[in-house]
Amino acid sequence: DGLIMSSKFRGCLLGSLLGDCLGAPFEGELAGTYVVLQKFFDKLEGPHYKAPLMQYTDDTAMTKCVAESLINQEKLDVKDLAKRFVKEYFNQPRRGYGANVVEVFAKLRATKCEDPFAPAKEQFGGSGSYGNGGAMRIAPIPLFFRGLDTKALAELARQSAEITHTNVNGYNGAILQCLAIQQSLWLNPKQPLNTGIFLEELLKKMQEFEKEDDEFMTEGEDPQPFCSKLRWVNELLARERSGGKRIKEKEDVLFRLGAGVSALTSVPTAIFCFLRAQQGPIHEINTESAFRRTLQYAISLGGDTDTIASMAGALCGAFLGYDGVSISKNLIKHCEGSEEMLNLADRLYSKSLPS
Ligand code: 8NA
Ligand code: MG
Ligand code: MG
Ligand code: MG
Repeated sequence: DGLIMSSKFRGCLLGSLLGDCLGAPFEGELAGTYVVLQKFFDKLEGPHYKAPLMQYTDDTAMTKCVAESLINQEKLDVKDLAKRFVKEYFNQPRRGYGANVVEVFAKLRATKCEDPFAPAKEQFGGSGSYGNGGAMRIAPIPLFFRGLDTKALAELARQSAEITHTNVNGYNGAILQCLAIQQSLWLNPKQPLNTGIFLEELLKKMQEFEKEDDEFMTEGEDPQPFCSKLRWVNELLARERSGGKRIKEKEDVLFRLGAGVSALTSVPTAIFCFLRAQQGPIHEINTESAFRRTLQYAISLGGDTDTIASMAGALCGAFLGYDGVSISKNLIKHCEGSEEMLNLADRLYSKSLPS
């Protein structure tokens, strides 16, 4: 059991890294053709291809900060985490950070992180960021705290997100990705994943965090936007299972779920990509590996490709584990920092509470 869990730590963090590195060159593009991506992945997987390293971006830079903070503090210490974000950003600012989150880093630095939550609250005229930055870096939290109950784990996810993302959709996106990873960790990778049950359980949990809170709600606004998205994820997967219209699948996913930089248009999309790739082969994605299929599909949606592929990869790796993911060693070798990420996964596992 310990062997499987340590393998799942590795799979999750490596999945997150690979999605980021491989998705980054396509960030901001329109939904791509499968053909271009098939060639891109084939080339990287091939034995003799000497490409430059694929660089990781802000997603991985911040995920590493979360892992290192947990390893050193052996708990969630938001002040320590904020300091690590700031140090990392000012050491390597050119990692493709979101346009507004960098203001938070500057204010945190100027105030020496005295109140680690204060600068983020001032963002966007006080409404806070609803970007996916809180969700994209969450993976080490559900790994380290895998044995906590839903409520306690979600509270930690929210705190870690609120250093930069205080909008309800910003931190709820982090909570959703966190709970989805925890669920994936506890599943047996040797049994086929029942995507309907997976979503039903996730939806039940999310409903607790999207309880009607109509204080700030304008008329006609959806009080449970993530739950509504999860219902669409389920509907789109059910359509596919029943042999529904394949040609339009990607268009439907983009229309119903989106592929943007907000948490609401990217976290449910990542969950969809993970589950869709488990459900079976995908039109024009030619690979034996469910892991590669997950990333290739996520990237083909365009938009925030690195972040959606990173989140989908984390979920897939948490489910299958490093030993099960059948990621080609060549693909891993082409991604910056893969050795370091595996090392972080092992240290995080050894410091984490037994469950
Ligand atoms: P963020 O907090 O700066 O948010 C990202 C963007 O979301 C902002 O720049 C705004 O455009 C928008 N936004 C968020 N909250 C609000 C609001 N309340 N009102 C209006 N607009 C809002 O940074 P983040 O850490 O959330 O961003 C993470 C993303 O940025 C990741 O995708 C990461 O890879 C990076 N990134 C993405 C792209 C892209 O084109 N997809 C490009 C460069 C960097
Ligand atoms: Mg990025
Ligand atoms: Mg250390
Ligand atoms: Mg991105």
